[in-house]
Amino acid sequence: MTAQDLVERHQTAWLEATRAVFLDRVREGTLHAGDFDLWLVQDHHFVAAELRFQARLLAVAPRADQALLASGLVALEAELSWFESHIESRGLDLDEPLRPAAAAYVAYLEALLEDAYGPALTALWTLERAYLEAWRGAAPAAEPYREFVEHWTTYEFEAYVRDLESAVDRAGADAEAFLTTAALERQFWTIAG
Ligand code: MP5
Repeated sequence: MTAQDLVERHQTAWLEATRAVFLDRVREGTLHAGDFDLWLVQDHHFVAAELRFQARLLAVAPRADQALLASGLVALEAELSWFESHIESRGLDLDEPLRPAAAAYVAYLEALLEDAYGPALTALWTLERAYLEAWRGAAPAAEPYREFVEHWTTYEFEAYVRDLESAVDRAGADAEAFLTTAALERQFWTIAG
């Protein structure tokens, strides 16, 4: 089964992972700044955990996937710095603990590293594609969120997600990892808003 087959076979799970009230409010510009800030700090924590996850995934990746995962890792570290600069300029508290939906997601990524490469790679592709589609659905977004949505919907990000999809097809797409990751994405969008 290909990665694309998973999206087509599980349309409800996919729609729930990529649409949310939070995203509607970003698109309309009606989301309260405090809700966005809360979500931003939680997503920072997620990206920090994702960086560690991806580093460990790179360590067990087949030769053919090393360049892709290494370039993704460099981009993810830059993304973490980008989050930190926004969090600092908005005067937010980075010590804020993980909310349950974020903590469950991070725990799942850690658990996946005990499993085979295919499911972990499927989860990485799923979370990146879900994030891209979720933000595309909120584009172009009203102010003051436009700059954020532009940042999360670039052509480079789209190309990266496509390359991950080819890697998943080579490794074997894992339905369970796809569905669990989709459910965790859905929960993450309910953290705020
Ligand atoms: C991503 C994210 C993708 N930042 N947050 C969630 C809840 N899911 C997916 O992150 P990135 O930074 O594009 O790798």
